Amino acid sequence: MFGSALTDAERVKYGTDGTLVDLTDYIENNGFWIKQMFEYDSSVKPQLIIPGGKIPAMPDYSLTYHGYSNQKGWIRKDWVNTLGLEYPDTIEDFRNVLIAFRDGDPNGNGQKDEIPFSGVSALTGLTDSLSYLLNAFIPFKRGDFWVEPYDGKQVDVVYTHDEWRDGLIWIHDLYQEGLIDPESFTQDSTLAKQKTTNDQVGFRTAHAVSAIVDTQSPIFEQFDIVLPLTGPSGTKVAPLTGGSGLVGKRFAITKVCKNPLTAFRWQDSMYDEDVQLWLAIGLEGKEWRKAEDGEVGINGKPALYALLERTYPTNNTWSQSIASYRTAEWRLGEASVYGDNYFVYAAQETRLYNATVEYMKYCPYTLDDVAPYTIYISADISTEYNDLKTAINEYVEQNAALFVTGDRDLAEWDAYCEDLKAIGLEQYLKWTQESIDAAK
Ligand SMILES: [Ca+2]
Repeated sequence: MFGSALTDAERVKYGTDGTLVDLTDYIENNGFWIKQMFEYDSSVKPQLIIPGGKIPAMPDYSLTYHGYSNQKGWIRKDWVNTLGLEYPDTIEDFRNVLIAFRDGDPNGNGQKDEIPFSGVSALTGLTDSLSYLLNAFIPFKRGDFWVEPYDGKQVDVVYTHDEWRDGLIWIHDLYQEGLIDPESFTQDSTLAKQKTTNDQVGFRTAHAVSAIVDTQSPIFEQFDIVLPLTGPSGTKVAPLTGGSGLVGKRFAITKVCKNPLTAFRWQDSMYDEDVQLWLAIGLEGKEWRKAEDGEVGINGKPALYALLERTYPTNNTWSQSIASYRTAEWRLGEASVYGDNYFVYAAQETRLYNATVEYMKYCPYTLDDVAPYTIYISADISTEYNDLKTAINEYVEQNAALFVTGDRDLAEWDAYCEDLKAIGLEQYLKWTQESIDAAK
């Protein structure tokens, strides 16, 4: 199975009962490229081992520098210039910029049709509406919700803290002033992208510009990075959202496979760095070329390769659907793009790199300070645990949207916290902590 979307819970279940072959001995006796990966990043192998000691799946590895900080804000720089504004620093600046977008006709069509801020969902996905905004009140990694820093003793969630409530109060005020798209919690990414591409939206949050606006549109070049907002406590913090190259465990061999060693070697060969160019980008001379002398990579070192203009879709690549091995040096060995082309799509990786360098200046954490990204839950409680986690996260997401729109009054905050207790928040935290401790 390759390109599989098995969850950690499924890997534990099917790895434990033997449906998936234990790869420990294959890696030890027959692995070559995967051992180079383990040497490059010693955190990978421990994360592959499920409770009981087996390794049921091979990793997909990509040390994506811009993923270290992927809750980024993007603003229409032409609107800022047209209205004589500055990029927002504090939450109060942010509000004033959105008001100016609402009232100043920055798209110049004579109509008050601007949507100052828009997003997709409340707290789910890479273009969600609230993570970047709430981060000014209490920093957290989207999807995980663990309080940072994690002191190693007891994990805790951000969404029962007073700072979370205060953030929702602030966002509710923005909402009431007509600064936030009412469809921010219900629309899909396609509709949000259409509005953004249609010269209507002033501020979006996302890991990358290509996620919020059509890459072929002139509007693409108008979105510029804004740092994390300074919150009411006077601090500006970028949460750590990456730093682990392990993005998935996408290759597994089942017990009915007739030639498991051949299957293993096939996947192992995919971790050759030269193979990555073909695997992830495409054919030499078509999708990429070798770097020329003097070309500089995104990381400022001699470039390894340069991307060529291409029209999607291309059938020459697996893109990101297969278990790959992309180190930071490999990813940042892509030739950088500056000058007149700095804001075009081909320069996006360069821009994301530079934006992340700026964001990381405000990130006080390392992987040692945050709860583990991979938390294996033992097979006997995994179904119950995952049901609980899903119920809690859905409740938090729904209520965040309700509080912002005013459909639920924030005076009911205590009742909200009680509801979370009733759903089983304490049990969830207890099981999480026990699982982290058991893996130590
Ligand atoms: Ca207008």
